[in-house]
Formats: sequence, C-alpha cells, structure tokens
Amino acid sequence: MQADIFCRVVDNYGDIGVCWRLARQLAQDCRWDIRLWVDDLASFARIQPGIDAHAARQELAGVDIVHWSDNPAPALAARDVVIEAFACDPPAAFVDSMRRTHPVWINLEYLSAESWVESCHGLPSQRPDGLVKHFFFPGFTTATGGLLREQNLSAERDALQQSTALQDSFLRSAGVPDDVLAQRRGGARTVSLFCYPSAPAASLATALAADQRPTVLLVPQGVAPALESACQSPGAPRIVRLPFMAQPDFDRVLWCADLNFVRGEDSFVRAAWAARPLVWQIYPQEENVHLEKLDAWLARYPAPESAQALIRAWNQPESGGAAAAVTAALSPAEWTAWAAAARDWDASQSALPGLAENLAAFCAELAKKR
Ligand code: TRH
Repeated sequence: MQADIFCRVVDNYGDIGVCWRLARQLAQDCRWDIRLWVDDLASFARIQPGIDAHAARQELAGVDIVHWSDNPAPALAARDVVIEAFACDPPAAFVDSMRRTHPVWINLEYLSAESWVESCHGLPSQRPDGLVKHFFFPGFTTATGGLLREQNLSAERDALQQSTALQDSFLRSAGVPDDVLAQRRGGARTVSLFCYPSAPAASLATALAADQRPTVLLVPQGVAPALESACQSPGAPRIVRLPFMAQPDFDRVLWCADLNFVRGEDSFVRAAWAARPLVWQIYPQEENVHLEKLDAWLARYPAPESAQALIRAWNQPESGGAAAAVTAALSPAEWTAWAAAARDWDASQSALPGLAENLAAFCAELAKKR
C-alpha cells in the first residue's frame, strides 16, 4: 500500500506524536510506503532528533516526510490510501487528485473511551463529489480501532524493567546524575511527570515530601516550571529535568518509573504499556466535557477507588484534594492493588489487535471494493 498521512499540529505534541508513531508502524511493521505531511516541522523536531525543521522533503525511519505548506501545497497526487489525522483537511489540489483516483480515505479520530465510539467506528461519510471518507476511532475494545502498540514492545520493556544495570545506563545517557541513580538503587521511588500547566504539581510535591519513601521526580524541561520552588523542604522529591527526547526514549523513561503522570493522548497510551500505575491528565475542553471522557475511561480502568480518586483530583485542581489523594493512593495496600491493576490493564489491552494492524486490514478490505 502507498499511503499519505496528513498531520496539522493544533497545539502541543500529541498530533504529531500520534501521526509519527502511526507512520513508523505502518512503514516498519506493515511494510507500507508512507508519505507523512506535517505543517509544523519545528514541533516535530522537538520529539524527533534528526528532523530538519526547514526541509521541504526529507526521509527518516523509512518515512517520506513532506513539509505541508499551504502556499502553495506540494504538488503531489493521491495514491492507494489517504489518512487525515483529526479531521485536518488535505489541501484542495490533493483532494482534486483524489477525485481522479478514488483512494481509500480515512479520518483518524481522537481517542475516547466513551461507548458511542463503537457505533461510529468504521462508518462511511458520502461526500457530494462522490468521494467517501471513513471514520476510524482508536479505542479500548474490539469494536474500535484499538491502540497504537509496536509488535516487540513487551519484550523490550520487560528487558529494561528487569535490569537495574540497563536502567542505570539508559537514565545516565538521558542526563540523570549518578547520585540520583544511587538513590533509586537504594529504594527511592521514581515518578515521571508530564502534565499541563493547570495540574496541581505543588500538591504532588507536598504529598511526596511527607511520604517516608524518598522520591526521584523525572520532569521534561519546561513542564511544571514552579516545581523546584515547591520542592525546598526536607524530604522533598529530588527533581531531575530531562531534555525532550525521541519517542522510544520517552517510552523508556515511563518504563523506568514506578508511577507515571501523563497527559493528552499519546503519552497516556504509552504509560499503559509501561504496565505501571498511571495518572492521566486529560486534554481540557470547554464546559468540562473532558471530565465525562475521563469518567468513561475510569469506568474501564481497573485501579482501586483510591487511585481513581487521585486521577479525578488531578484533573480538578480546584477541588484541592490532590495531596491527600496522592497520600491515600500510595499507602501500601492501595499501592499494591493499583500496581496489580496496571499490569492487568496492560495485559488486557495488549491482547487486543493494535491500531496500525487494524487500520491496515480495514484499508485493505476497502481497497478490494474500489
Ligand atoms: O502534548 P500533548 O498534550 O498533546 C495533546 C493531546 O494529544 C490532545 O489530545 C490533543 O488534542 C492536543 O495535543 C492537540 O500530549 P500527548 O498526546 O501525550 O503528546 C505528547 C507527545 O510527545 C507524545 O507522542 C510523546 C512525545 N514526547 C516525546 O517524544 N519526548 C518527550 O521527551 C516528551 C516529554 C514527549
């Protein structure tokens, strides 16, 4: 299959994060010939070293990357499959070429745990010009498109999680100082924190400072910038700022941590694959619509009530309940139950077919009918 994936970066890194993982998996695992159109190469370069933010065309990891500028759009014609991420509208000239060749056209939607997704997944939308677009929804059940997950993920993760030496060597290469590695070996808890500015990060710091077990807090540069001033007291977490790194290394950070605070869409899915407790900060929307989506996921996530209460408090900073919720969720019996739930969540979700595999099969079926 020859496919074009279209990605417009609305904000942050989730749009390009999802598209880049999908492009690599379709190219590497499914052997598709992929052209990835991206409008914001600077954001792309932040999560993928080697991307030239000024190149009109470049190749990386077997993917042909096209800078999607609008004036004028690159003069390329559609091939077998067109995947537009998050309803981003391919350029008009490209859609003209689609009217001539009638490729399979997919709109890849945002991830949601809500049940209506199952009835909309795979539906066609007939356009007045004769083209048909199909909606493809990621999700957590077999009636959806599934989640992005590489074929060799579990083996790589298990090898890292089972070896302190491998973790030390990886974390050292990521800039974690030797005395922090010694703290981890001495029993300190490792927490990673990737959140939006609204997250009650200072409350997290307060709760961790009060906990008997010391904590090492791994935080990307620029995230929760006030954290250092909240971590001055004795017993406060030791903060290590990490540079933005390539996705496979970001995954390794999640695998090394005992507890991951993640956000948005892609890091949330990756934290599930770490098979460790996770706290999700959902992308905030108008009128708190996102809280319904959060509840839909919590209804599926098998963590104990204390962990669910923490996740709710993390997403509602105005409730003021985050610090107490952290303390409750980390108490020994609750923590043990949460850790077991995280392993179950990974096992049950990874037993389902992955998104790239599902999407490839869905497109192949549609292509036969063309
Ligand atoms: O950056 P985000 O907040 O992205 C959001 C969400 O996707 C949201 O749903 C969407 O509407 C909005 O973007 C436009 O969080 P997310 O989804 O976790 O994306 C972050 C990406 O950055 C993810 O692919 C992981 C990657 N990343 C790295 O590769 N290296 C790093 O060092 C870090 C911190 C992140």
